[in-house]
Amino acid sequence: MDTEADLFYRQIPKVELHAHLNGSVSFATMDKLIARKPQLNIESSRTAIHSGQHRTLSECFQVFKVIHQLVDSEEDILMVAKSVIEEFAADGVKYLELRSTPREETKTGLSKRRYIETVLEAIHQCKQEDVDIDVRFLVAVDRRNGPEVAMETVKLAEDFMSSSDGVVVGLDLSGDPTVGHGKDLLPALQRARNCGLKLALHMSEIPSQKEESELLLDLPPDRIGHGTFLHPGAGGSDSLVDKVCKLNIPLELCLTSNVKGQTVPSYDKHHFQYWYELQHPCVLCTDDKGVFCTDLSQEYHLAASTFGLTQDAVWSLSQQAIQCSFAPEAVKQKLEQRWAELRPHVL
Ligand code: 6MZ
Repeated sequence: MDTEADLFYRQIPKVELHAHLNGSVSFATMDKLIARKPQLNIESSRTAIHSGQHRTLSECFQVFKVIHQLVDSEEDILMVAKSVIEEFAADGVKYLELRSTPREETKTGLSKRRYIETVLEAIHQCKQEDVDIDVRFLVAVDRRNGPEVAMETVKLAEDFMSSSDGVVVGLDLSGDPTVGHGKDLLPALQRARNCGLKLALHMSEIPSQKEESELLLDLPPDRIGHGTFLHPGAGGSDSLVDKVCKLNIPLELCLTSNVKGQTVPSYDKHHFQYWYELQHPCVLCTDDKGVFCTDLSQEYHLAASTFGLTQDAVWSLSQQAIQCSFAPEAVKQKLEQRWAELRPHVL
């Protein structure tokens, strides 16, 4: 990639809406974690998928298991969350919605409540240290853990929504899409929606989720993660696309993640093109910048070079992402103002 163009993508302000905390850990932080836990004997090659490497989606989920072994205490979570936030800020991200699955670790005495408190503490510390980024948090439900845990997680998220000064804004549904069925999670998701949590749901990440996507769209979600197999060309349907379009539900699209995880055969076949041509709101995101060895500037650059987007079009993409965020109106207005101030003269 040529450096001058690269600079443009780095310099423009960006919004990141789909980033899993433990998937976003950089090499530098991973090295520190590995050094802290030599007894685990984990090599850094097991925690990331490097350029040119591909893994099946289920192999990607094995990588998260390794990372979870390395991040299992309050101290680890604080370090990981702070460095992830600082790295996004260094990449020009001005507004970040981070998501993570609260975990309980008996070995270190970590509870799910403490897990969330620690992430919020990291966000707070970054703010105190004037890191130039507004960070919000989505509590994640891992579909593998079933309906009871999902409901427990929603209740926890509800508590934090009212006590976190607006930092906890929503709920994510993620985890291995081959495990479990969304229909069992509907009561929990419905409850989250009714109490005012915004819903960012992974949907149609694999082909067999058509029926599940129909059900989830009836909630409806406020944003869709991936949506790789929603459209007819990928085995989805016109009725799914119609619903998404009528409800104007933004899509969070993660090019490198989908190509490396092999749910999309190559960058030029990415469903970004389909939705972008429909002029549907699409937000470029990283998903797991650590695991997939990318960052948001690189994702913008890849989208531009693959689909022939002008710098103007890229700018519009970054600006439109503001309205797709779960930030309160006043914050969106401030971000719009910032974008106006930071708009490069060349555009
Ligand atoms: C679905 C994913 C994912 O929550 O421990 N996660 N879920 N599809 C994906 N596509 C590649 N990437 C990450 O971060 C790691 C967790 O995020 C979800 C999985 O549940 C994974 O265990 P946290 O911070």
